[in-house]
Amino acid sequence: MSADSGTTRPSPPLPRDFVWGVSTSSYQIEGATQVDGRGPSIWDTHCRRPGAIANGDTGDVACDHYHRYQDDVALMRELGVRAYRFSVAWPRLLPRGRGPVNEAGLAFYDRLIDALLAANIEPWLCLYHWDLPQALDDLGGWTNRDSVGWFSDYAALVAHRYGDRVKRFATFNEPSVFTLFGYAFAWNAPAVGEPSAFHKAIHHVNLAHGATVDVLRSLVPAASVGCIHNRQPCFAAGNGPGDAEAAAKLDAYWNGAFPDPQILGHYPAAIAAVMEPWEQPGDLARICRRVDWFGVNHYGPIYARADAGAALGFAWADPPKDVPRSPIGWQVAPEAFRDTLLEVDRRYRLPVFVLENGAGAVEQPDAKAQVNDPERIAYLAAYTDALRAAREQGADVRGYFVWSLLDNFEWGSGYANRFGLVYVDYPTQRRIPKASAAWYARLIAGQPAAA
Ligand code: IFM
Repeated sequence: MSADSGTTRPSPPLPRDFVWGVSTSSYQIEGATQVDGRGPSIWDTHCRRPGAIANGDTGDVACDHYHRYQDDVALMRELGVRAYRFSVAWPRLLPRGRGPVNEAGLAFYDRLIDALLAANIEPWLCLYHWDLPQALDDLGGWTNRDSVGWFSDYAALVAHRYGDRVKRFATFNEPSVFTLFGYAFAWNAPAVGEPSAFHKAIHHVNLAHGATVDVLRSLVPAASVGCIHNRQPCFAAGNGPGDAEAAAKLDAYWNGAFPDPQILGHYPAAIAAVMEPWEQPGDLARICRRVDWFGVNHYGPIYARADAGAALGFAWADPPKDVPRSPIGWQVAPEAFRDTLLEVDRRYRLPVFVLENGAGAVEQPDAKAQVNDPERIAYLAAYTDALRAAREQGADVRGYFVWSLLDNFEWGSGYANRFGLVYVDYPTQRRIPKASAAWYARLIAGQPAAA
């Protein structure tokens, strides 16, 4: 479909068991943050920090998915997706992160999972998409080594309750993002901004991953377990002294700090020394447990520049002015997606599932209450072409999930940036499938699922 996706002739059809899906996360869509016994999360706190979120937005109501999940499952059914990746809100099950269990919270995910199965949509359950219970952050959150036990106990609760119906489990979504942005840069919750806290958090999240893989395998027969990694090329923003080194450092933190120890059993060389003080004998063996697949989230390349004044010695930078960009300014580079899939396949030797890919925009319905989103369609077409090209070149890519089903709470941007296939009119909570939803449904329908 696009010349720069690397495809020069029609690609062979994808296999019948290729998984088409959509993804969301708890804090971004559920709302109902003070309903039925849910405890506060670090994002409830963060949203109340003056200036933290555009427009002072919060996830208090979001898409009200907690009450409207049946409508949202019906939307997925119309799309024809075979799978839905969602996350469980830890503070909904354990309001203080550990201790007393909240039955009403558990019951919500029972209802959601049952509705998905009734619609023939496979639930892909992610245990952590950033909404740490506030009570645990009060004890140091991921900087406290006890977080390993807190998390694996929570995972055991999830496994006991849903393991009869759910087989696909992700331990974490984008650990590189929530640790870097939350503990090093202080842009996201819990807004710490301290390198040693960042390094501790990386190591404890890795240990929590390893412990949880073991818990899931022991409690759920035929569990299929992985972790979802943000993965994109990191480039130097300029030619200044130290810029290339800055990009290499960002690459080590962003692309290597989690999958390398989890799958290859070591930290990337560029950060091995800073991780060492937090390691205890045997830790790397605890982290490196067998997983069944590699989850990739990919949007476009990212950039760094040297910054001697920054705690980590580098700063996040914008893409160059002359590259193609999405409506919210993110670089569009399908060839980088193709290369990323090939690189992940070769480095980690696991089946690959793309668990997030999509385009953000600032959009609204037209006079006929329709939302036309040609840029998103072009983006998705080019990126799914690039996926086919990667497969043709040998990458074992088995699924693709669009971020996101719905417009939702986009963290620091609040509700301004929309990533959904379905438009959400927040004041009325009306859902309007965009033109891209029809496009995606046609793409999936052209690829009949295995019987
Ligand atoms: O909305 C986020 C999601 O929570 C994590 N990955 C990137 C998406 C778009 O920014």
